[in-house]
Amino acid sequence: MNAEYVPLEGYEALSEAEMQARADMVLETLRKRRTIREFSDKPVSRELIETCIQAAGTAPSGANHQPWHFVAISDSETKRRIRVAAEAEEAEFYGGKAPDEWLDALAPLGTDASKPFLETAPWLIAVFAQRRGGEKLGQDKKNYYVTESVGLATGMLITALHSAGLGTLTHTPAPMGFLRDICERPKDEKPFVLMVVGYPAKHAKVPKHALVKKDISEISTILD
Ligand code: IYR
Repeated sequence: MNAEYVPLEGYEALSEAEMQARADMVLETLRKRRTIREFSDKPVSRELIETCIQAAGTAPSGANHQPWHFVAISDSETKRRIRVAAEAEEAEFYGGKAPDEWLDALAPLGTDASKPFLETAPWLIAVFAQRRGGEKLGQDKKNYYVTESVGLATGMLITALHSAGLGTLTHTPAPMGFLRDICERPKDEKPFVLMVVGYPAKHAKVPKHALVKKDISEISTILD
């Protein structure tokens, strides 16, 4: 075995009371997250976005290949192109492509093909999944557990953005191939999700339906 191990540094042992208090705080913070669909055009600094992307980049990944790429867009022309392309896909989706069961599931959200927030919000972050890569940039090895890894990184991105006080929308216009073209990413990268990021608009509304989360007893089984 040629794996080199070094001592763990920086692990902070806490008292049980402190651990519970911190877990309570994280829960309280995450419970306040709402998916936002009405954004203010108030600017958000590039530095804040970059810090949140760095937080996402700490996610665990298959063989530590970090199979993700984040394209952060504040440029108005690029946002406009993304809106035009996304609305074209959504028009097809809502105009007949989506099965009734799917449309019924979306009815309580009241979404439609119009996506003005893609231009209003100060930042869009397109997340790409890399089928090939490696632990260093420029490698061309097979990546493992790509979807799981990029899902974890995206969750951490949302957590960072929300913790920083920003609103987010996890947007998935389907199909998303246009994002690869507009963001000029290579063919073997798959658009994973488009995060819309900014401050909620002053009088932003959220669907009542989405406020209800399943209870711990419904989402977990404890075998102790
Ligand atoms: N992509 C479409 C439809 C949509 C699908 C799901 I699943 C949602 O949770 C929300 C919307 C849209 O953005 O309108």
